Amino acid sequence: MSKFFAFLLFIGFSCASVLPSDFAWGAATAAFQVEGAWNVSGRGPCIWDFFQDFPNRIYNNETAHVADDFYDRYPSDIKILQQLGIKNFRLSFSWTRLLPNGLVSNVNQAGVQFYNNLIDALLLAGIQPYVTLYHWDLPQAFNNLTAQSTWLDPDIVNKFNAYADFCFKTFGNKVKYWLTLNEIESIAWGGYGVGSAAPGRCSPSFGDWCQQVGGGGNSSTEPYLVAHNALLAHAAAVQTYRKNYQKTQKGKIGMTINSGFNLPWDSSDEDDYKAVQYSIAFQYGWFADPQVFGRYPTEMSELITGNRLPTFTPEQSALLKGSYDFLGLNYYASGYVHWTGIPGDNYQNDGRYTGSPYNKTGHLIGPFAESTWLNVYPPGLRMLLNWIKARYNDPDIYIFENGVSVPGENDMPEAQALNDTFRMNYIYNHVLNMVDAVVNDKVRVKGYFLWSLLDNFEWTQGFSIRFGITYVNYNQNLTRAIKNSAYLYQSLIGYLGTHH
Ligand code: LGS
Repeated sequence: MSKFFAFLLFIGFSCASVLPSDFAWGAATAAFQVEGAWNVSGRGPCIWDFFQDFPNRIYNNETAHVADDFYDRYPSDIKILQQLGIKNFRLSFSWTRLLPNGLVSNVNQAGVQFYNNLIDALLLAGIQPYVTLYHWDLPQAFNNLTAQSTWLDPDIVNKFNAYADFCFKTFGNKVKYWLTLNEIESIAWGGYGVGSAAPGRCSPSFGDWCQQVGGGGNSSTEPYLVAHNALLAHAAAVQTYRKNYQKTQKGKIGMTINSGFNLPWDSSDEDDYKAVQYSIAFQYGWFADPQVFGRYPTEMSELITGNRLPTFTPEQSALLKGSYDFLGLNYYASGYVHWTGIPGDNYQNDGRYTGSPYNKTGHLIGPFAESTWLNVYPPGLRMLLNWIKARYNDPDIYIFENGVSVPGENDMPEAQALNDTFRMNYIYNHVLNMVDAVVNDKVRVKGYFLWSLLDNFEWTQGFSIRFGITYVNYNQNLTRAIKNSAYLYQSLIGYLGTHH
């Protein structure tokens, strides 16, 4: 080959950017899991403050009263982001730090000040804030009315919309990326199906505690009602943003949806391929189909018996349709699914499939993380991105969470935990699969956020499960130490994010 061609190749490789030039590399957090400062400066109680106080709801009866004390330590945590070259940061607003009883008639100025300070510090450091309006910390004031006044109450749509409007008005000149809701499935099924999350409602057969903690529940119907109201709340907030703010503030808005990808349990059984399709429609499709098509997935309306799956009125459907500037994805794990064909009576079995980390021949899909539900399967990310591209006509996609808990990490001495090769492998292989999806499959992925910047309060697992690329020492004044996975991420950003 002539030198000339070699030169051209060199230019081609060194100048072509692998990822879009505006690609966002980030790290994610959520208010309740990191902030602490639960009862200072006027913050009102949320449903997780209440829920975590019930005995044996949380590992070791731990609480997030202090958590990572991000409330006071955000300036040094921002320095970690800067040091690692992470230029995008996903945080959530605590609804009750801004509006202690949840209503806009009662604004907590100290809360407004806190988020203004945080956002200003991020911007000054050259870091773009991505703000989730709701990451599971509903005002306890609503729950105090009746347990049905939470996401089960159709009026939650107006309350959330007013809160969202307040946030756009107050912070929208600085915040350019909004996420309405984090993982509606987790809210609906965790909070109202199995009852493992606040407000802790479920049918008696799912656990006695629900009658005590959540004041009852019905796992067959409530998750679908809750998801329905949450979708309508999302649509209302997006409409408010578009009508009153987007033109002047020039930001973008969407939500983020958790989903794995699945493989057939028996690869020679056609029904198990059907189970694959249905299982993803039941997870990602439950929330993306309404945004894109204005209705629930046909897979769901086909299988869910009775009239348990609500329907949208023509007005609601019109409002939902197109209510996104991007689709968000939280991806962690995948599994095998097997078609049972047996009609179910709740979200767990309505899809008529069962899931397992093992296939028919006993093959494990991928290593277990510390979290029991998390089997590492990086190709699933690429497959899911392609599924989303195909089903939703090539949307812009952000991966808003991807991360892992390392087996045994919480029992290791700090020095050993910092050498988190398991997490390094996880990140490296997921990023490569994402890059393949972008470069080879032309999926429009616009950003990738690691869960999480910090070890933090992992809901029912308390502090026993660590997802951070930064170690937080809970026995020693919450000191931070950067893990090797963070340095790997730094070099991946440097290498893949370089544009000429
Ligand atoms: O910390 C949460 C991370 C960790 O794992 C974050 O707040 C959430 O947005 C997100 O849900 N996260 C997460 N997700 C996987 C949840 C799977 C739960 C499966 C439970 C089966 C019993």
